[in-house]
Amino acid sequence: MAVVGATGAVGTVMLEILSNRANVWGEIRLIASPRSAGRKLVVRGQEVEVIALCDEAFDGVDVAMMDVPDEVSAEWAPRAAARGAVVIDKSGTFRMDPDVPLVVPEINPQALRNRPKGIIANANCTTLAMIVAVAPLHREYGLKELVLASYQAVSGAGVAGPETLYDQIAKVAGDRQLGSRTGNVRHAVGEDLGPFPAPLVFNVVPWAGSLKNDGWSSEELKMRNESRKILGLPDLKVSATCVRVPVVTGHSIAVHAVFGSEVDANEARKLLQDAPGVIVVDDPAAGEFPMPIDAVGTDPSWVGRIRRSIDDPRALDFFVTGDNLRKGAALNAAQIAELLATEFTSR
Ligand code: 2RA
Repeated sequence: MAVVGATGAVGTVMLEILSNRANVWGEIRLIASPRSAGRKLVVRGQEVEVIALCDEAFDGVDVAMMDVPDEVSAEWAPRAAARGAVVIDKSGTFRMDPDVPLVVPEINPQALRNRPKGIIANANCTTLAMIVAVAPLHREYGLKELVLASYQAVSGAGVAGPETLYDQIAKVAGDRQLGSRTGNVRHAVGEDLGPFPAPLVFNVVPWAGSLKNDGWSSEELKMRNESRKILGLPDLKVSATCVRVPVVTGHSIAVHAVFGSEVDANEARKLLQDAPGVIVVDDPAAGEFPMPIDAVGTDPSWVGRIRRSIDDPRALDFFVTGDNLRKGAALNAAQIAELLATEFTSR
C-alpha cells in the first residue's frame, strides 16, 4: 500500500486510520512531494521515512491512495496505474470520468469491479457525509430531488484552514464589540484570510470551491453530479448551497429530500438506524442533535432532526454531520482499499 500525500491534513488522518484497522497491507509506503521527502512519520507504531513522488515509488505497490491537488492526480494517478497499482484517488479529477467508478462501500461496492483505467475515485467530503444517509431512504422510497444546504468546516480547505481560523480567533478573543455595529470584524482580522474569501470568525461565508457557470460553485456542482453518479440517478434534481462555517472539523448538511412515494418519519428513522455507516441522534426534547463537536473523530454520518415535510408527504427533512477528514476522505478510501484487498486475496 502506498499513501501519496502522506503529510497533508487527510494524509495524517489516513495514517491514524491505517494504524487502527486490520493490517491487510504488509508494507505501507509513504510518498509526498520532494519538499517533504525524508520526514519520518509513525504508522502502526513504526517510524516510516517519506519518499519523494516518482515512478519507481510505485514498484511493488498493489494499492495507492492519493490525496494530492487535482493537477498532481491528473498526472500521477495514470502513472501509478501504469506501474501496476490500483489507484484510489481523492481529488476531483476523475470523479465524473465514465471509466472511473465513484465508490462508497456502503452504497455501490460492486462499482469498483469495473475500473478500466485502474483508478477508483473517492467522492467529495460534503457528498460523502450526506449520501450514506440518503441512499437507504432512496432504496425504500425512490429519490426524486435533493435540496441541500451545507455547513462546512475549515479543515475541508486543508491544513491552512484550521490555522487560519485559530489565528483569527486569537486576534479577536476577548473583544466584546466585534460582530456588533461598533466592532468591525474585517478590520480586526486583517488582510490575511488564508484559503477563504472572507473572515470565518464571527461569520459564515456562503462560498466553498471555485466559481463555475451561472454563479454555481464547484462544491455545489460536486454535490449534484456525484450524488447522481453514486446513486445511479442521472436525472436526479439537486440544488445545493455550500457554506463555510467556523467549525474546525465536521461537515454538516441540511437535507430536503423528495421521494416518489409518501414517507413516514418514524419508519425513515428506523431505516436510518439500521443503515450501515449511519448513527441516528434525534431527540430534540433532550437536546440531542447531530453536531460536529460530537461527530469529529468518529466514523459514521450522524443524522437527526428527521421530520416529514409539512407541505409534502413525499418529502423528508433532516440534518447530517460527518467527520470530513474520516468518512469524508480517508476512511472511505481505506474502506475501498480493504474491498480491493479482499479481491486480491481471493484470486
Ligand atoms: C471543502 N469539500 O470542504 C471541500 C474539500 N474537498 O473545501
